[in-house]
Amino acid sequence: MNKAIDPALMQAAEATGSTAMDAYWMPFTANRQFKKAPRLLARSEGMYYWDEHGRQILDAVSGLWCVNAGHARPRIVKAIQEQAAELDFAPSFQMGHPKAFELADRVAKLAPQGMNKVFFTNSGSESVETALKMAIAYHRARGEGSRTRLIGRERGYHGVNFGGISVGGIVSNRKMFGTLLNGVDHIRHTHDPARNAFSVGQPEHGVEFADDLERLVGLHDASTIAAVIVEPVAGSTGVLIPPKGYLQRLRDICDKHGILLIFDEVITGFGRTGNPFGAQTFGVTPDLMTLAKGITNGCVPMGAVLAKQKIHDVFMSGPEHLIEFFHGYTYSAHPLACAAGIATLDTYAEEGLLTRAGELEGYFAQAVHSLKGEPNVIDIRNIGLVAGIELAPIAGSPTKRAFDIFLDLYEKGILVRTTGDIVALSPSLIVERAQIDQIVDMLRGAIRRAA
Ligand code: PXG
Ligand code: PLP
Repeated sequence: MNKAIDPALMQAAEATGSTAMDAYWMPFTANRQFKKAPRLLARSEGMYYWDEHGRQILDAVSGLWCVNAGHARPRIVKAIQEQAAELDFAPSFQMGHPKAFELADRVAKLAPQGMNKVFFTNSGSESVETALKMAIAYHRARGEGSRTRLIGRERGYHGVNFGGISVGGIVSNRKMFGTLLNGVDHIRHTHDPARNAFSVGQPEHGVEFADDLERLVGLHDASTIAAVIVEPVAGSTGVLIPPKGYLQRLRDICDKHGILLIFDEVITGFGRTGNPFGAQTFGVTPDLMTLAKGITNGCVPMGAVLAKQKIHDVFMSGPEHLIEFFHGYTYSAHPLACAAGIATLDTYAEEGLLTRAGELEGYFAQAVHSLKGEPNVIDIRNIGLVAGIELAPIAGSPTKRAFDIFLDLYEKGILVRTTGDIVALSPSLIVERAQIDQIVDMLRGAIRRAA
């Protein structure tokens, strides 16, 4: 029987006058609200969680967009257990272990052609910092040290570290934290509900939003710009799908001006859009790609940056005994993460999961777009196995309608994510059609109750 809080801990907490939940300052959480009515998960398997009372919850968001093969997959569990017993830790600097090389090779084989160098990190946020530093150092190493400027996009999410929030475009993640990195600018976002509301898949209108990059080149001059970073599909801000032709145009403008293009594929990576990576779904190859989440099926923290050979090679020019890139983390390529990563890629391959979102896309699209016409639904966006359902905010209380729906659905046994007044669905790639129906039916009920 799973108990939420150990009674001994409860007693100790009472003795010190604190409560058992006091110490943990929770990330991206309404802490006071949560602690009054905690939502504690105790167990997971396949498409489901069970809470501390044994209640089953259908996971419609792959944990936090990461458990792409579903929960507690035996092959991955076993790999982690065995690895912990065999080699718990190996220093990552000037040392290695075989599984790090094996996983890098496996990831590179899934990637778009030419993206064959893999640098490991421990999260999406660290991957972003790594990619931004690589971009600036790359230009310097090839003799264009004036290219230091980084360009992000409005509404972009690139994790929470200083580089990531600087190029990011989510106001609440930025406004409390001072002046951020200097030398950063942003192109406009691609959301255009007047023309594109309720688009199924990629919107028709908005290729020209990419031209905003030309505006920034005009303002700053290309010789000062190192890189542009965008999510192929903006996830965290509420699932914004790139308009047709948009990413290709960004690519073309970057090529014209010698600017590196970074795709942040922390969410779109590992099958979310119907191919291993969004780059393949949209037919556009970046220079650097940031990954995390699905690389280990969320089981052990891990991230990675994929780089084109030509970027890597620029670093490999000095004397051979010198470190080429002064960057890395204690836990880069951690043995447990590498073991989990290899077992995860085996699971994806065995079950054809990295293309399954493509097979289910039509069914999923039809299901989520059936919510059109429900009260307050003002837009529905989808691609692969990800969707955003946008609701009209309650006057004077933005975000409340979606948050109420989140709480209502959790009560009823469905876990979704909300951001602003948008409900995001991102089920594991093992989801069955009947489960898609169940998620959408339950969401329909919650939307009606929140009207
Ligand atoms: N880039 C992108 C595109 C992401 O989506 C990160 C970087 C940062 O990854 P880490 O591992 O440092 O969290 C992310 C993470 C949500 C949500 O529901 C989205 C993320 C994380 C948690 C919640 O919007 N994206
Ligand atoms: N802070 C201190 C004092 C450290 O010694 C280190 C690493 O050695 C770090 C931060 C960075 O930690 P990590 O390598 O886990 O990112």
